[in-house]
Amino acid sequence: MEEKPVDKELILKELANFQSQDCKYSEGRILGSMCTEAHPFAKEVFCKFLDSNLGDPGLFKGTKSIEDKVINSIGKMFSLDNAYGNIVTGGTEANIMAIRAARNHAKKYKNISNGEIILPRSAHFSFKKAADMLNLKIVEANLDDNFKIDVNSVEEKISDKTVAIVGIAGTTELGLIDPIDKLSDIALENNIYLHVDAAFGGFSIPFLKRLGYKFPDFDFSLPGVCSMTVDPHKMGLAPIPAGGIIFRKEEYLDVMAINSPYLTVKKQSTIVGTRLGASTAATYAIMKYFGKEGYTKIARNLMDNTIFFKEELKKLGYKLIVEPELNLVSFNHPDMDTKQLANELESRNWRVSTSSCPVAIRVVLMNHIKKEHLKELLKDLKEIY
Ligand code: 0PR
Repeated sequence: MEEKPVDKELILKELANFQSQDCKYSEGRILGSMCTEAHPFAKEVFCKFLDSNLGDPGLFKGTKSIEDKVINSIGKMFSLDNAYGNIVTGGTEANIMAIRAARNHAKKYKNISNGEIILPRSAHFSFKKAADMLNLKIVEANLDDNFKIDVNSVEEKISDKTVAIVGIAGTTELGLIDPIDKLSDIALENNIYLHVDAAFGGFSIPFLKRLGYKFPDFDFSLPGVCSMTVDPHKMGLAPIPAGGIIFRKEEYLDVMAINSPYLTVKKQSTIVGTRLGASTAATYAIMKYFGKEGYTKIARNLMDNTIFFKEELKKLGYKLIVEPELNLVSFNHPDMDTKQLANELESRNWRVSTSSCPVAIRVVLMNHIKKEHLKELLKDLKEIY
């Protein structure tokens, strides 16, 4: 730190210089991000709540009421009338909370220690962090030929140490939805906690359903589902950091509550203590502002772009890994190595993401990728071909 205060203008100039090195969503070149530019109204609301601290809700009663309302309204999107949970920093924290609830619940009611969690190979790496922190063993369930969790493999891997099963509604690498309905049956039969990671798909699947897209049930309408991760800062267009964790019952929060004697509220279940209320207020505002109608329009537009892009790719001769279920297209060149294709695209100034299982180029069709960007991308892909 400098000894003497520095002039504001100088500081801003220096920061602008750093910021100019960042990629901008608006240029339409970021192909592999599940985040996008937040809506200006959400940003405006965010700035108004920068001092609010949901870690001490007795001091910020108003902002706490906003969190309760937003959790309730996300719960209703997923067929749950009385939802419990929090707006947290993102999908990672939401998944860690879910697994912590499952572990503590199994410890309390089934006396399981050194537990195991069963999840598909396609699960996000946040579960590895959760398992590491919570001292749990990951038991990987196989994928079927369509890269979805193989439910027979899940059944085979259940043991008396299993504390949770995880299914994904919108996988990170391929955007696929696991057969959550079947996982729910298995979870109920075996009395095991089921968590659904809909961090990515949560803000699109319900709206695509309204448009007539057919998906098997994946939410709290299935009695086996205990919790869901749904991220406003992905398809919800809320500013980062906004992840959502929704629990079916309050007892899942209670089993991880820690005493917080000198705070206005005597128990805390979140991982984070001092926590920003701004993203919660911004999420509330943007959900009201769009409404179901607004999100349905966005979902339709993104799926239109997805279909346009995958059809044009096929015409050019590229190979799709799977038919997309959500707004994510994954593909390869029939002969060229994925790494080489990625390099070719990078050299043409595209910010590319490569998936690992299977190895492929993945394009997440977020709001910042417009038709004109896709046309430019296809022009380059034609040239590379
Ligand atoms: N669950 C799923 C299904 C996810 O796809 C992700 C993140 C998470 C959980 C974790 O969410 P947070 O990153 O909010 O903690 N999926 C993207 C990924 O890891 C996140 C991302 C976003 C990556 C923007 C890059 C990027 O530019 O690929």
